[in-house]
Amino acid sequence: MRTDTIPTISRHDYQPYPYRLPHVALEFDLDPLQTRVSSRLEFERVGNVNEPLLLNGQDLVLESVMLDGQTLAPQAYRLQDETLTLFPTKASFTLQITSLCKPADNSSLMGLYVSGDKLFTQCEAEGFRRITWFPDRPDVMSRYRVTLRADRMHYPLLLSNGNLLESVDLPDGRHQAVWEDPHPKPSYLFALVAGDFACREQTVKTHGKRDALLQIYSDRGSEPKTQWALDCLIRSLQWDEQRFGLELDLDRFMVVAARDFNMGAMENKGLNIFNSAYVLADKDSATDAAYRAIEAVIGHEYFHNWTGNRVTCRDWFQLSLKEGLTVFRDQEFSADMLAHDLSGAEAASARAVKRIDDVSTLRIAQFPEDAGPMAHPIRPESYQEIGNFYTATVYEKGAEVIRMQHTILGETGFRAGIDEYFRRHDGAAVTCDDFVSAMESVYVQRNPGKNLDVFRRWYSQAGTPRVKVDLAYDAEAHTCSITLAQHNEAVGIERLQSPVLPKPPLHIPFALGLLDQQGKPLPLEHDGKAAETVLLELTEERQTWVFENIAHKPIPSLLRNFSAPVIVDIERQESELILLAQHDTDPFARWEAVQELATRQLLCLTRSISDERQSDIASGLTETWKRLLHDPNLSAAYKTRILSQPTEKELLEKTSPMDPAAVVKAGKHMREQLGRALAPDWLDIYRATSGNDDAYRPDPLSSGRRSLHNLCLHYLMAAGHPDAQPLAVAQYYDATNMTDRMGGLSALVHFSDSPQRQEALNHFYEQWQQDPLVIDKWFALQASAPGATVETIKSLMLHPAFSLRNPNRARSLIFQFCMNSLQGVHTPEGYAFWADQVIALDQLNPEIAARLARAFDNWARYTARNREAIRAALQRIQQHPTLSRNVSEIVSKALK
Ligand code: 0A1
Ligand code: ZN
Repeated sequence: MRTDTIPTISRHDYQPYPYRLPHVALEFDLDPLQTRVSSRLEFERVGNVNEPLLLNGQDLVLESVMLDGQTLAPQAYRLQDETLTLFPTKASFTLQITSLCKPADNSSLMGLYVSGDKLFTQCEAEGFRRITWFPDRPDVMSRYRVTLRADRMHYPLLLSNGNLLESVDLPDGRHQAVWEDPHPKPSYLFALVAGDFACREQTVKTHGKRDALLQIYSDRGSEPKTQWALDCLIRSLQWDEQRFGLELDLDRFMVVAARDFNMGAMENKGLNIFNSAYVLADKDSATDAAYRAIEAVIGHEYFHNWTGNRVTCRDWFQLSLKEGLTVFRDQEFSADMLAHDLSGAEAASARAVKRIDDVSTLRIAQFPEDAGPMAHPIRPESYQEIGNFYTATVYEKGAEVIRMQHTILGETGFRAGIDEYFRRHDGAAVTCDDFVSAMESVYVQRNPGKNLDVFRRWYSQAGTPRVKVDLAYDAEAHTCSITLAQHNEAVGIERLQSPVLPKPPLHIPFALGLLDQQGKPLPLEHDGKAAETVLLELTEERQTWVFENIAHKPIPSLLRNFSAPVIVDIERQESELILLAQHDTDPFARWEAVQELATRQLLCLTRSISDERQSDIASGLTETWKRLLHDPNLSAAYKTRILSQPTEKELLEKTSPMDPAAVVKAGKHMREQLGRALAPDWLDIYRATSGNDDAYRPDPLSSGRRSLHNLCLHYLMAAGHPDAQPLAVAQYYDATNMTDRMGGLSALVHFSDSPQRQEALNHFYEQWQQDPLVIDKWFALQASAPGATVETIKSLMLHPAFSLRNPNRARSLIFQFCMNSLQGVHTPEGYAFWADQVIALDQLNPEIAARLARAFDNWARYTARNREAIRAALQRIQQHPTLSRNVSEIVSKALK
């Protein structure tokens, strides 16, 4: 499709649907080659005048249309490319439509598709229209009754949303199941699954003493790997009852694992469909990180049952209403699971580990997005293809915007706001503004005369604001003034407007602490209370706060717990950062100080590499690192975060122009130097953290220990320490769980070119070739290794286990290389390879292709050499004659 013919949909053009559709009955004659879908839709006019009735459909063959029992002649309706329009003359009527779709030909994995020998659906955002003609928009909510018929031998299990009403055998070797969902829902939450599955199940009592049957379905043979997912689901139910008072509203809740899936998982009502990567785990095949990811995704989809399904989005511009809120909820769930059984500083440190990981994700994925051609507010203003707006901005920044409301209102205030939100909107399709209004009803009670008008701008402003901090100390008056000034530069299409309009200030909750020169926290008076951390609410461009009774010039600890998604600018001495690194009582800000120290060093190295100068790392950094490594009060999980270098991608964002080659060299140099300078320490800690992993558990304590163990090994390998390689080899072969095994293997793959590297890779493949999720790791590791080149990737693509059609496999090899192998991809051949793959993937799966197409969104900020080569590659993609709407939108925005 050509860019100029793709319509742009604008938020302001929203019109309510002119009909209600309270009841939907669907009948499926399932067959992978050709499935017949018959629908019975009972419409009721909303207003008093007859309006055209518009239905969406895509890649369907229309067989018949009946209105109130009468077959319509083709002249009685208008059938266009992707719409079917009828012209009803009555206030209520029944439409019956029969159509065909072809699941086996559907490589987009949207709508009804085949994965292995099974059938699955994916309807969000606009996949239902590939199943049948329908008002495929989230504000049309209906009760569904679904009849599924299929061959009994190939599809012994037939699942859909809600409750099973009937299951009968039919005479011709087929069988039939009838499902009814008691809850009205939009079409994007519809699901069906057909095939042969193993099931693990458990019945639990809800808070209200109802029985709920929880089921995890997976490929036969993989049932030993579903216990963790079921445990996570049970904990999700309990957590949502305890923390939010939200109880499961179904008798049966099913999770089904699919091998081919575009995203992580999908919250279809009562029938969640998951990428198998977020369901299957056992100690031999899954790493600690995979266990945690499963917990997060199981939680996320379960929490959608209220935030997304009971209250849904009025239109797709409101996507962050459900996604931002649900990401916030899953982040809190994971943090609570990490801090379980802990209290005080230990609990705070455990929660900080999760916060650090989430903020790192935000900075790596969302900050660049917010500075590039795809920059958009968390509630976008327009789109060409909604599939392109399942972004880090809508999800991760959206969660930060919810978190700020939590920070401003506090836990009890936020809970009161959530209660009010459900009281007002349960069962409805609403907007982001409705959510803020519910929160505001609590805010105004507690802050008479104030409101959230300024806060609402977070929903309409793109870009990462910068907050400049100035500290002025008055030695005579013993006062310390803190001035915060905010600025949010024009980004994305805003820059193309003339004149470029300045953006009004935002409501920024800014958590601050002050330390004395010895690093002791100072009690601060604010809003009539004394506390170690105060929350400054910046609502104007510039504001000053004065703190009294401060005996000496203090050291500020800024944006504690990352209280707002902003960039802080402050001029400060390295000695202040070193003090914060040792003493800050806020574990997030402490980590941040160490990261800032390391970033400064890395940027300095990058510059010296660009100027071809030799440079060593400062002793202050190694000493700080050493002290932290031996600090008995820090948990292993926290130490792993605080002693990890900032990633290449974070650093790249901070270079101008962006110079991938220099960034890679600087990172390597620093790792080597830190490895060498602290070699005896890494070795000691490596030994001290080897555990008896016969009794493997993915609990926070032991997984923290394993992460530190692996970090030590990496530094030792980077340093070329003589003991490192034998340790890595031994760790790889002797491991009794996948975390240790991967730690050993990745140390070899990343840092060694000895024959043992290839031997271990071969051994790994031999051992695990039957397990696709493990083989994904095998591909990913090689694709992201520093030495990976286009040739490496092309030869791996010829491996019999590679397929472009399976999203997990494409992600593990192609995406890993294009997005994470800075050294390999930032070459003329790398860019050409990337363009070829975007084009090839686009013919199969536009959603996945469009994600790959975003690899170099920020191409205009690279050094001239890289810039020109990327532009040429982008132009080549754009000129391809059969580009999808998805990829077309991405490349045309990148080239504007
Ligand atoms: N709502 C899901 C995300 C999702 C979106 C689109 C999909 O298909 C293209 C699949 C899943 C979630 O937030 O988990
Ligand atoms: Zn979600």
